[in-house]
Amino acid sequence: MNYRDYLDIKPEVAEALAAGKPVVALESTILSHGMPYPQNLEFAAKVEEVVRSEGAVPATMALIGGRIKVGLDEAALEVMCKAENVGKVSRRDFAVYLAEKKTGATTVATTMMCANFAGIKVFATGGIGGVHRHGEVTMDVSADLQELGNTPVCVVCAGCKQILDIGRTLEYLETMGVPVLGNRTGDFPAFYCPKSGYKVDYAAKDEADIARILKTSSDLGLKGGMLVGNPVPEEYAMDFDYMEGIIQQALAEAEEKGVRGKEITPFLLAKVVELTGGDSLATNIQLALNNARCAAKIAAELAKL
Ligand code: PSU
Ligand code: MN
Repeated sequence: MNYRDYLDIKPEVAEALAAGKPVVALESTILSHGMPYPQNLEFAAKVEEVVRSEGAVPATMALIGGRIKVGLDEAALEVMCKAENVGKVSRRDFAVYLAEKKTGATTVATTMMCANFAGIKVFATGGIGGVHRHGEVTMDVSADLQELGNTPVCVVCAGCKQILDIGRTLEYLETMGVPVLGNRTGDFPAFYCPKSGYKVDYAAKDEADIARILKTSSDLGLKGGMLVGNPVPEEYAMDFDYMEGIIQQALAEAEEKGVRGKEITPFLLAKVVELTGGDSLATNIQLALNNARCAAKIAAELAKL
């Protein structure tokens, strides 16, 4: 047996892949552990609609009943959004969840794994995990970064949140040999804000430019992935210094409660939503939709090459 024996590819996705049509992978941790219910359910439908409107087929990933689900139907999306007994699956959890038939939401790392198993090259998310603040002491570095170094999938994100040490996150990506491109920008975005104060390696002109770079990387057989920073549209952006204050409060509360390990990212995400009175959720939804649009365009350009 091999990984194919665990794959359940939704017929619509399988047909698109067989025909060489554009497909975009989507993650489920953003649904189960990144947004509250029922806003996440509304978002789940909307993000698939955005991908379709660009002529691509969406494939949301999850681990359900011992199967790797590539593309979810409405009922499965509802399960992921209600998030009752739905774990957060990073690479180290992957085989455990499959063997034990546990229901798991895929992170950036495991969505990349699923995409790669299915032959999907482009994936849209909100923000990636990274090196946490004081990561040089705690060694809390998201498995997302290792995966980007090892798995050939292009991840479109709005950068990473200021909950992380953005500078060290970029250093780590460089060490892992991951190209960090900006979609029409030289700035690496900071999720809620279009600029983080750090630069990308290369400011790509447009989605066609990104698709050419992706194709070249694939032609060369380079084993790693690629990261595209796609800034939040200006009209939905939040103030960097305001967000810094919110994040300091969230971090202080996490410290006080002793939240660590895989719980810290979901804890901080929920805290930020609470402390901004829901404003950050609206921004989060808009930037993720914007990333889905960008990823669908890259997939469409890639399909032409
Ligand atoms: N950052 C966000 N939203 C998210 C996540 C991160 O702004 O939903 C999720 C993603 O699924 C990401 C994961 O892959 O958290 C990273 O978790 P950790 O830091 O435990 O690796
Ligand atoms: Mn971690």
